[in-house]
Amino acid sequence: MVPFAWDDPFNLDDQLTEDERMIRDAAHAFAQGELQPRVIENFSKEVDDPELFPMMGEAGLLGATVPEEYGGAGASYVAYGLIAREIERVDSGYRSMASVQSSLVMYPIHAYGSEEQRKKYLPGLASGQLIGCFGLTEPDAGSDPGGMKTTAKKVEGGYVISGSKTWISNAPFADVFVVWAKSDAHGGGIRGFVLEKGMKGLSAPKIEGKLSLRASTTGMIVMDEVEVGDDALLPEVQGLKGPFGCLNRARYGISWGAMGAAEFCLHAARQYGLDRHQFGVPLASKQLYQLKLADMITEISLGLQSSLRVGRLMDEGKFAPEMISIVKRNNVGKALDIARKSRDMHGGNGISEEYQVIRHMVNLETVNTYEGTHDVHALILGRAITGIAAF
Ligand code: TGC
Ligand code: FAD
Repeated sequence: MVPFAWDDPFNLDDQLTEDERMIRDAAHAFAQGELQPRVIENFSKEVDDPELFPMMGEAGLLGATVPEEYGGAGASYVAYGLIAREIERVDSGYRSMASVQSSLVMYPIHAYGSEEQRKKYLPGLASGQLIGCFGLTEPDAGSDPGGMKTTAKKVEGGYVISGSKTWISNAPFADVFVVWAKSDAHGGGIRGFVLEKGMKGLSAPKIEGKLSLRASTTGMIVMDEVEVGDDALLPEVQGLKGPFGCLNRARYGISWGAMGAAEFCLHAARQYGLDRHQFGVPLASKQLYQLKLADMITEISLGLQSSLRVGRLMDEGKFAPEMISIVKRNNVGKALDIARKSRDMHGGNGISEEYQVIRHMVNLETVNTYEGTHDVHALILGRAITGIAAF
């Protein structure tokens, strides 16, 4: 028998490699040292923070799974998940900034791009000198990206791209735009293109007034006949499996990240219950309070263990996207429940920015919606179980 560690119930630490532990510890130090001191004000004032990208790049947190020759760390998917967990322990919006850059911009350029595209973009994206965004969602095509209206019209030497994307993380300050469009040269099939800031007809207005994920900047991508060369096309993928291949990675990272946010809320509720006295005793001495802590620790342990398993399978090339739907859907849903519970356990203080749990709670509402809503992942699983698509 070993002593029970309430903050690592299944000894996750022991299941990591030495490299993974080092990467996790570096991510933890960065998140606590650089992100935590700024998050309350940045969330409150909805501050744009593009200078975080070079800082994250220097800390080795961008494109961890991309090979070293392109500026990445050549690390495992488990290491990537551990980074997401540490960043989201501070704020889901900061994890969004990093996971869009790593999974939705660097991954497709590496997996689907030409050698020239890899060399041109990946080192700058890894260092954070370049900021990337990923345009799939449109005003009339959210859960159903196959219904997109953005088009790429073939012209001599290139394409003319027209359409608009909405709810795009990082877009207002992005340098590199990975955009998905229906291409007439490919029978109306979906193709990926890499656009650059400053192209004529390309703009990225900010979406103001979000009440969730306020530390992350979100915008639109408006493309008014943007002319690009043939070299802007991502040559190695066609169809929706292109963007979905990126989403697999980002959704997997979110499954870890959400557990980081949940862990913050558990730790905060535990400490609050030990410190706060009512009826002459600590709140933590009450059975109802302990029941909530027990429920939280149970869901976090199971969630982390599941993400670790999926990560190991990804590293072995043996994963199915439905596995990722299970962990994205479950872990975010459970994290949202945990954040709400923690908010409640803090009483009136729970609604104050100082205690931070309500920020996690409202952020997780977004995380439950983006990268496939909670219900869309249920339908992905329902299709796999029954063979019937119910979208
Ligand atoms: P469907 O017929 O299922 O599939 C079309 C083609 O795609 C392939 N495919 C996949 N490939 C790889 N990975 C996956 N997960 C895949 N899922 C499907 C499939 O095999 C097929 O290939 P082929 O070669 O036969 O053509 O497509 P559908 O149109 O019926 O899709 C249904 C549904 C609901 C599963 C899908 O549309 C969906 O997942 N909707 C949710 C949309 C979404 O997640 N959007 C996210 C936008 S990005 C974002 O939110 C970033 S947030 C910022 C942050 O991450 O922090
Ligand atoms: P809808 O698809 O309109 O869904 C509305 C409701 O209907 C949901 O409850 C949904 O579950 C339900 N629903 C939809 N279809 C069905 C069905 N068939 N059966 C039953 N119920 C259904 N997108 C990007 O491309 N890039 C980004 O960087 C990005 N960042 C984002 C950042 C933020 C802060 C937010 C909020 C969103 C971001 N998104 C991004 C968009 C995100 O992926 C979409 O919001 C999400 O996919 C849902 O699409 P929608 O908002 O159009 O909702």
